[in-house]
Amino acid sequence: MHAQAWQAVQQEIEASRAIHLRDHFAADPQRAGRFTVRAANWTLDYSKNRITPALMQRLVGLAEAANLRAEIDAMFGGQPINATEKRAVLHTALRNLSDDPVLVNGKDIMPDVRAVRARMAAFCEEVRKGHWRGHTGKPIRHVVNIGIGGSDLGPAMACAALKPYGKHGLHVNFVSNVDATHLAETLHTVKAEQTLFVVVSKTFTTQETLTNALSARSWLLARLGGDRAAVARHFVAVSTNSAKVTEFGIAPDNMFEFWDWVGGRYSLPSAVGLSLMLAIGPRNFERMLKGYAAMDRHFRTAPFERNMPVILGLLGVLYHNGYGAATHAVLPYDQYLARLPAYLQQLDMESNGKSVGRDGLPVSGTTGPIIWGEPGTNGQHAFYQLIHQGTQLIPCDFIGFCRSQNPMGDHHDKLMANLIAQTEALAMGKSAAQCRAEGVPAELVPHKTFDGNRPSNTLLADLLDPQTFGALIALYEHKVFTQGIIWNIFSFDQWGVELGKVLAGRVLQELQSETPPELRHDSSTNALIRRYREARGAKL
Ligand code: G6Q
Repeated sequence: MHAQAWQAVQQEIEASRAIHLRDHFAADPQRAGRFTVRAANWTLDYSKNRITPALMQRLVGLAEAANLRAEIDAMFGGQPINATEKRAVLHTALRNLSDDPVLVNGKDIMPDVRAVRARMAAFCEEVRKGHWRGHTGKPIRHVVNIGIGGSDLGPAMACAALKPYGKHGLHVNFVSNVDATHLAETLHTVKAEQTLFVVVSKTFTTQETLTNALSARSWLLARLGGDRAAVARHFVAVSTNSAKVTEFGIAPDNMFEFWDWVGGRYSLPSAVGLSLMLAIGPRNFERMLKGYAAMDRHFRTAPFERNMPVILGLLGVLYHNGYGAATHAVLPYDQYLARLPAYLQQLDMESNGKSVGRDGLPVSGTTGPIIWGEPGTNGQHAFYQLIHQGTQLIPCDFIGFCRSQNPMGDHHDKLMANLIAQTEALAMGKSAAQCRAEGVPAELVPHKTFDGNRPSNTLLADLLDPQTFGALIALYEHKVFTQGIIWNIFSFDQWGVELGKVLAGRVLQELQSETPPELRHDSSTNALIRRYREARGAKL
């Protein structure tokens, strides 16, 4: 982090540390309005944070000192900002619905982006209308998306989020885990003749995805009389690696391309979203892209003090680095967003879980909070205790909608009353004096007191529709970007996942070896391998 700018932030933190959120609100009747911004159908009320106008100004100064504006331009402009992989970072081009070109090494990538999207749309319409037939001539009723990490979480989360827009009678499933249970349980629910497998892998070398895809292919062929021609009607691929896709047996006509400048965890608006497009249709997919684009425009053009992703990023830095908050909770008050915390976990933790700076030196402070959460109100009956009265500071994002996709009685009023009340309880708390005035017995007063002063953001939109959803995802993408720049780390690589993959390959050989393997690991690893082999009746 920029040392001087951060020092200025710290001074303001110290100047306001003793002020309780109760006092902030009492002192300034305009506080909510002062700390509210609107963008792309979303309203962010960030007034229930431990901030003052002066502190916000210092935080904006931190973003400026980190050259955030120039870095944003570099990303949108196709500079190779993913330096360790020597790649541009252009997920924003995927939702560029304007006629503006986007250049990578002097070449406009937009014609390719549009061409793939048009192919996706044509294919999805064929399937959705029942014109695309399975090997035995029946229409497709089940889609099984096979992918993992960035090739799974985005479309899986989005399909759940936009379920009300899904096509009736077309069931979309997601298989990611190499644990055969995932595939087996899914295959129990589908009919081979009417199932389309969408194999999604940027590299097409990922162990889990290829293992699942091979098993799915065997399963299909066993049920369709072993005719290999069936693969062409039941398997499509999404990848950057056409050679590997062909090697697997999927024809180039059945492959939807994306490019190395699309990071896995940022790839939902690319062909990786094919299963989502199958579910919600091309028009709704495009509405989602519009939402993404609206937030992109806002991020690119709004001054930092009114820039929603920048504000969220700066507040995160304030708590993580200024108050030592190790975690950040995301609490969507919408059952359709149940998978959002898991998705954001990858987006944020894989992007900013780095301890080496862009200069190759260890970073000076900490980076990357632990992201977690569950839909409200469920979490209230489980872990909120720790957020309200625990010893750790846990900043929270509350996400809610003014209208429900499923209006029923007064459910939605109750849901939203809970969201709003939680933010109030966290901020205001309940003093010992209040407890005593209510007649709480003296010995229980400390237990029933709430310190309050616990920060939260509230994100509110009208309805969880494709456009609002797209804007929400872009909001978090750009928040993560902002923080990566401030921490001076590379947010678009993920070398930390490599070592485990390499070691798993070696251990797999040792687990499967016909002859007793010569084990050269630490004593724990050796013992675990022997125990497994023994249990499986292998030679020791
Ligand atoms: C995402 C990561 C990672 C990746 C998976 C799947 O940013 O790189 O989660 O998406 O490992 O990789 P493939 O798409 O290459 O199978």
